[in-house]
Amino acid sequence: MNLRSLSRPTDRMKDQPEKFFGELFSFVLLSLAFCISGSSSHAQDEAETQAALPIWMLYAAKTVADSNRYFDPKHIDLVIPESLWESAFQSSLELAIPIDFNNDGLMDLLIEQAIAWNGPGGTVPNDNPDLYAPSNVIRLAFKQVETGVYQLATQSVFGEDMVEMGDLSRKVMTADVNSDGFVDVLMCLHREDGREMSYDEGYLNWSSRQKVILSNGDGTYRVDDLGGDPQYQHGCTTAKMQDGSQHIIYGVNNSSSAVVYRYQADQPMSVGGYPYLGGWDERALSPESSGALNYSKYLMSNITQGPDKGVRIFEQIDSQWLEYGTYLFGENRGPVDFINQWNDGVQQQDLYWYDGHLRLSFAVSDSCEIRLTDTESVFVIKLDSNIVPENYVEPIDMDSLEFDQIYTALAIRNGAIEELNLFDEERNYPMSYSFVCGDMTADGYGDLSSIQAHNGLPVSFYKNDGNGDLVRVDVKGLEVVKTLTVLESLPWPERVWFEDINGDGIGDWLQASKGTMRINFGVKPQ
Ligand SMILES: [Ca+2]
Ligand SMILES: [Ca+2]
Ligand SMILES: [Ca+2]
Ligand SMILES: [Ca+2]
Repeated sequence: MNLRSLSRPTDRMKDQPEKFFGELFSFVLLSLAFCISGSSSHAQDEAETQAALPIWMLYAAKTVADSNRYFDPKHIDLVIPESLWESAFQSSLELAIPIDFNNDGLMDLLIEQAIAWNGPGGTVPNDNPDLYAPSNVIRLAFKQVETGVYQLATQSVFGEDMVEMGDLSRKVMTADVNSDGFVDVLMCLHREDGREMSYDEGYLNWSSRQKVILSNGDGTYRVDDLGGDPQYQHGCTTAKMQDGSQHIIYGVNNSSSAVVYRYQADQPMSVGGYPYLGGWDERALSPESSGALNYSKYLMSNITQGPDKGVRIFEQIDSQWLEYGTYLFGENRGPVDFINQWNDGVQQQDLYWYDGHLRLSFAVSDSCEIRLTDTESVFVIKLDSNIVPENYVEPIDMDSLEFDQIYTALAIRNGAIEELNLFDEERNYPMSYSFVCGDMTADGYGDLSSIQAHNGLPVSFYKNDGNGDLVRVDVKGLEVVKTLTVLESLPWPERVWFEDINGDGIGDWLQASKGTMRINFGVKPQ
């Protein structure tokens, strides 16, 4: 695995986060209190966009010219003032998780904000005596008090001003893990934020404790530690079992069995007897249809050991996972020598042939699932690699290779695992590094969109046509994505994505840039 490419360490990190953490948080709260109003576009936009035309003006002009609009020009901004960026120069909105905290039918929001990617790791020695100290990641709760109006509600939901559970989330999923009727949040926590790494000694301590954000059953929530040893958690998943329980599953690469929990009488209990799961990407598939099955029929796990690249799929039978089969991608051409900037000397890695190219660092890197039709859900798989020219000379300079991402899908049909060609246009409209699965058109079928860095490329949106295919469509408004604030020296992690935030079944356009997230609410296309 090319872990380095995911960690984005930077030599620009220099301050210890503790220096400004308290001060920053008070500004965050102050700012959010004033900025979360649900009001229409406001004068602050102009200052935020600085030299560029304010995004709402671009949008307003477009909507006047184009009656077939997709977005309501009303939007809301969550803002951390620019004055703090000098300290929190890597501040970024990581995740916006729709969740109805109080079951009032109005979808609320849990926000994960990294206020600094910083720490004793990076280019300075690791001098933190507490290897499992919380990181500078905060979670904030917002309640939707009326349609399109959000209020900061962390205190009323969590009993504290911000939720500190440590570590960033690699993946997030919601499920009612304690069966109280309130949805809970599972976060696959990881520490690839530079805090615990020592470049001299390799990658140290990327392990995190297993934690969930758990309902107390009265609309308030708490952070629950599931109790196990810290682990490297690139992936985790939940699965609905035939016995009615909800399993919380962590694959462990160097263990013969996955680490699994279930809630019983509101207490997390260990579940034994699980098969080996690779730990990089696990995902349990929803039932085939909401009426036919009420449990997760299939569990997918990335193959992380051995010469093969692919996934292993298990089928649930009597609340046990039995191996169903494997699906392999590419042809292994054997080891080649390579060099890269992160390692001294020549390394070796297997070279693969897949989709018309030779590839290094070839791996299943991520997945999601979508309901394709009334009767079928499928796994969407992302494959990462570096493309190697066919006339390569060893040692191959890894840093000079083009990074490539391929999206594909796997279905279980007629007793076999079948690869589907759902993303015909993806080669011409690359989806970048991450993606979101979910119904964004209010028709009950799953769609797919990309999370896009502000690199000038449009956000990709694949709409489910209801007949078993995904069709790439232009979503009006997404073509004019601009950074909310221009900071040329730090092009990452400014980004935009498309996700249904307010739970009306229609995708909303999110723009995140440094300390700001703008939510542009989608409206039903005319
Ligand atoms: Ca609510
Ligand atoms: Ca619950
Ligand atoms: Ca849909
Ligand atoms: Ca929406």
